[in-house]
Amino acid sequence: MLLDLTGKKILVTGIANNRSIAWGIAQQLKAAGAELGITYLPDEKGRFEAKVRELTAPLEPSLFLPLNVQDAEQMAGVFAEIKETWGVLDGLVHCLAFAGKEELIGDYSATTAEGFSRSLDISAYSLAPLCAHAKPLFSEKAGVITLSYLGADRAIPNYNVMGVAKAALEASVRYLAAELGPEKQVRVNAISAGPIRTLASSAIGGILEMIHNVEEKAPLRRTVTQMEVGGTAAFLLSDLASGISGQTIYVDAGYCITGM
Ligand code: IMJ
Repeated sequence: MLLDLTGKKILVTGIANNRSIAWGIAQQLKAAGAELGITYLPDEKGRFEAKVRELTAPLEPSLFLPLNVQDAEQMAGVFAEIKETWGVLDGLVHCLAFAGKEELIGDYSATTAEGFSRSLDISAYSLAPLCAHAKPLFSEKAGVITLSYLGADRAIPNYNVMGVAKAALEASVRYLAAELGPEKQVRVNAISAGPIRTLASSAIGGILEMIHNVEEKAPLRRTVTQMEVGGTAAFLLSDLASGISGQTIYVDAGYCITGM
């Protein structure tokens, strides 16, 4: 079986709690045999760190590191640790997004320059410097995964600046795929996940409405789970997907193909 990630060293970012899509991805990668490095968003009281450490302990990560992508020194530190501990990197999983709450409601035209910059910086730009740091460490046929959403392509109510960020992210995936493919066969892909109740979605007005809409209209008449997104991530990081790069793969129970 080619879907074997035994001994593959994969860094997973973006786990906040047991509803995180990154958590579903980490569990599937571990089940396929991967050796994990996990990053968490550091906060003053260390709450995230404690929570993510406890949650991920059963996956026995070989690396557990703080990473705020707006802190260049911290990002460099993560890759210095990877170099020292692993020497190589077989996979990078980017599940990071942020926009100010005020930007995720009402008119897109009300987006401030600062809000736009911060959202694009954290949610889209961050993938580029992560790949730049990972580039010298990537093994032959390594893989990069990021998470997107249909709001990159369609004007979804309240998604606003995040939709613009995801459009930039999907374009970044294509440019990074073009850059990283030639030398070491590194593949870069996005997974566009359907709506799931997570920390990143629970705070949002109209999310339940979106979920009900998917349950009524998606070909599978249901939403997807974090574990289903994780299964696709494991596939994309495996040799089974050796011919796929630069793509946005929809894991959305078929929702985006409907005309209903
Ligand atoms: C987010 C906003 C508006 C509509 C939305 C979403 N729909 C879905 C989401 C329909 C599914 C969730 N999503 C795909 C995201 O990418 C969420 C990103 C996000 C969420 C928050 C909430 C809390 C906060 N900042 C955020 N930044 C990004 O303060």
